[in-house]
Amino acid sequence: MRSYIYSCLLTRLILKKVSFKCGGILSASSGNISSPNFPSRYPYNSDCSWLIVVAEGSSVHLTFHHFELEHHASCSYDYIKIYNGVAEDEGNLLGAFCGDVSPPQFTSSWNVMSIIFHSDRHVAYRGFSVGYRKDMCGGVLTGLSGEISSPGYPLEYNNNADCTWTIRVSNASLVTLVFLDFQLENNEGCNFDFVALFDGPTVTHRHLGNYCGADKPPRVVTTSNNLLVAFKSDFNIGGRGFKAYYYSGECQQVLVAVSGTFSSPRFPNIYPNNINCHWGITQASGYRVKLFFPFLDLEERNSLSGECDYDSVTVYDGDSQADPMLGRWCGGERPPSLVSRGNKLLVVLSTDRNEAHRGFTAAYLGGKCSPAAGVICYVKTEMERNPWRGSSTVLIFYKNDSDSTKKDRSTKKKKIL
Ligand SMILES: [Ca+2]
Ligand SMILES: [Ca+2]
Ligand SMILES: [Ca+2]
Repeated sequence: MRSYIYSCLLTRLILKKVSFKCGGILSASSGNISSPNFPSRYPYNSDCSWLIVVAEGSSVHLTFHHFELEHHASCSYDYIKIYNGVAEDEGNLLGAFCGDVSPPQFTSSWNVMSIIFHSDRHVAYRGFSVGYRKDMCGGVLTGLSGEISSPGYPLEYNNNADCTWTIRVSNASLVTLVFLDFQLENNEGCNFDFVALFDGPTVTHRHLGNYCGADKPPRVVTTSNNLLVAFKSDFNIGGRGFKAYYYSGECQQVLVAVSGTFSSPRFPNIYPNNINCHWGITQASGYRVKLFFPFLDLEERNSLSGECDYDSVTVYDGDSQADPMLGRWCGGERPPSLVSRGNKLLVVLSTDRNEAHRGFTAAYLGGKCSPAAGVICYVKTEMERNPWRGSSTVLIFYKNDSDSTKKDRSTKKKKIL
């Protein structure tokens, strides 16, 4: 064991010696980063790490000017990795890149971004050059979910604002945009201050509408993996502005089958930081939903508050977060199986800016209480029994009425057997 540790230390020392010195912390509002020796070939055995920190409340926007690294199918030889935050936290990883396909434009969802560069012992190319700038608004958003808001929100937005957000999710996925708050200067035609939505990456794509005043734009679902949101204000009169959430399909699902399973994004790999994902289960009227969590591994509870303040899974007894909460879990907790009162359940995964774990898996079944079909419903004792279609498993539903608990116990055995 000891000799193993020594040899590891020795290896690290040797690696350190031959490693090329590079990287650093950048805090100017714009700048450039390039691989060592650029535009000449980068050295072998390089490990560089750049941390970009701009003013709080703004974000970091990256644009690559040159990109030429050794190619490998899974980028195991030479690569750069881009992080939405610090590089030590894999939950922040936006992507790993190699070869000669330049990474797309990236915008962080907050004021910190990191880039790491690695080269191995063989084969080197010219490397990369990337420009960064601080963005007060707008950018290219590639997270599974995120928030956009007018500059300074909820304080009044500035005059002459001109912001453009391109929301880009993975190829097979669509973008859903939901406005939570909306208050702009109002005028007929919405050509003073407005939010314009386009069903694609540019303004030449289908225009979904211009919105102003206090009328929230409707919930939007794109027909492809891109959505463009533009916000403009004119020379006077402002408002509180707006706040909206977007979700990619991996992070927002509506489940209508009678049974199914789902899991946190990227499971069994770690989930991304800084996401807010929704799974809505909807059954036909009269049906109820039973939900199980076979696996749950999230960041632990806050030891000071004792609450799931960092990452959590929350289940709501309905289709919105305004409905009663059935529970909130984190860490390695095992939620009990849950039953809806109505025909809907909502599961929300919320993660903070650091420390990601593996996430969760969930399974659900819908069931109907139907006396005509021979399924007995004990409405008075708040208990139901339901043999499931296509399955010999018998699931029993209980309502959470505390005053009927005693009665349930006394009747449970008798009625079920
Ligand atoms: Ca190489
Ligand atoms: Ca205005
Ligand atoms: Ca976390």
